[in-house]
Amino acid sequence: MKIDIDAARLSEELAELARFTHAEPSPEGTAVTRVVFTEDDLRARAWLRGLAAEEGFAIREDAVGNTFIRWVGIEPDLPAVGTGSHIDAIPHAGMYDGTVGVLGGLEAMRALKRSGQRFRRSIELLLLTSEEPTRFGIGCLGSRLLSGTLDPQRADSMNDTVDAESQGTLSDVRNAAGFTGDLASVRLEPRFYHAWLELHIEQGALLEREGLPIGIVTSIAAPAGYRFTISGFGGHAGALLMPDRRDALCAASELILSIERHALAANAASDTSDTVATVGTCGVFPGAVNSVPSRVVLQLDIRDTDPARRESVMQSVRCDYTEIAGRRRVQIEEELVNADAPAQSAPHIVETLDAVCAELGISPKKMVSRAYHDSLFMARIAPIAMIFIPCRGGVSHRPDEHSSPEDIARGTLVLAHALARLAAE
Ligand code: HGY
Ligand code: MN
Ligand code: MN
Ligand code: MN
Repeated sequence: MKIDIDAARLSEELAELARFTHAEPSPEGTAVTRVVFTEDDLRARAWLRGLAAEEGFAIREDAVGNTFIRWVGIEPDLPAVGTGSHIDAIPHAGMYDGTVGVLGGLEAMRALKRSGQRFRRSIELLLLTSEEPTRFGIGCLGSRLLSGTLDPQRADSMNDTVDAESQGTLSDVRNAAGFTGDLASVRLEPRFYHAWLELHIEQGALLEREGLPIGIVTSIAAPAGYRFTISGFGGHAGALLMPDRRDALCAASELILSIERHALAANAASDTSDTVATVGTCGVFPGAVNSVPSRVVLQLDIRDTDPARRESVMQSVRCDYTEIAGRRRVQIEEELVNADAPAQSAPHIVETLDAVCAELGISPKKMVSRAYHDSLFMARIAPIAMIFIPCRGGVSHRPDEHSSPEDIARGTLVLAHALARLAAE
């Protein structure tokens, strides 16, 4: 089947979407910040709905703002084939993470429509809400709720960490954004989709290093998130003498290095790089140069292809921080944010992608995704796989994140062919 991807239009639309941002221009390139439910996010969503409406696709939004753009098939009651990703971007990020899957998915649907083909199954593009953990502290909020892996009440009570003064929660923020339904209504039944595919930049350097244009994701590593609150005893930076101190930031520093040490030890023991751990935020209270820190809040992101190994690293860290807390006379509280299982791609969907790549003369690389994606949760309710395209230097979550128009168009073409095969089943 002849399918033509309009690469120029897709590039223009990605550039247009990148302009919905509240990041300052940066020397490294087009910095994008588009936090969920901010003005920029809502304007970007409206713009995308406009593009979909131009094509006559059916559009609906659920109570958390997941947006469903459906090209109805010949047999509309059959489970549809789903594809999609996210458009929210962490602060000072790039313009391709997530957006390639949303705009690439839209272009794949438009290209199939232009080919004159009609399919048994509907094809549905999803814009999934809040894939990034920026605002509510947990990633994949929309796909967790869709797949029933996050309790709606717990979700609605999650604090808005971006506009902290407002003391708002997800419920307040989503209602203010116009999404007022009951979160429990978001959940989709298993097998709602016949198949699910997500096109995404690799966010690593393997494809580029091996000179391969397409990756087929066979599994997605298991992410977990923890919040640590270290409480000491503050005081005057001049008058409080060293022996009398219970410095929360010094204790937090030892905890951070313990986390790094145990992640490195796990990799040495397994002779892999499959364990990764990052303390990405560190809130210091009161945060004055001449005041001994009395409280510190850390957020830990730890991932592994093997959840049991991830847990054993956490056990080692717990032993360490119990010793640190005793020696430094501070309190260290651990709060679990999420601890998710890994996801496996469905063999049939992987075979479909293999067949498409063979048809197009592309040699794909089978690979693990170490970044998490909405597909990690869509895998709970549908057979999934992901298509990766190279990104320059493996850079992502930075303004200099880049994928070439050719790679994006090629990934979109593979997606379009795979959607066509699956929608004809
Ligand atoms: O962090 C992640 O893996 C995703 O890109 N939010
Ligand atoms: Mn991301
Ligand atoms: Mn992403
Ligand atoms: Mn992701």
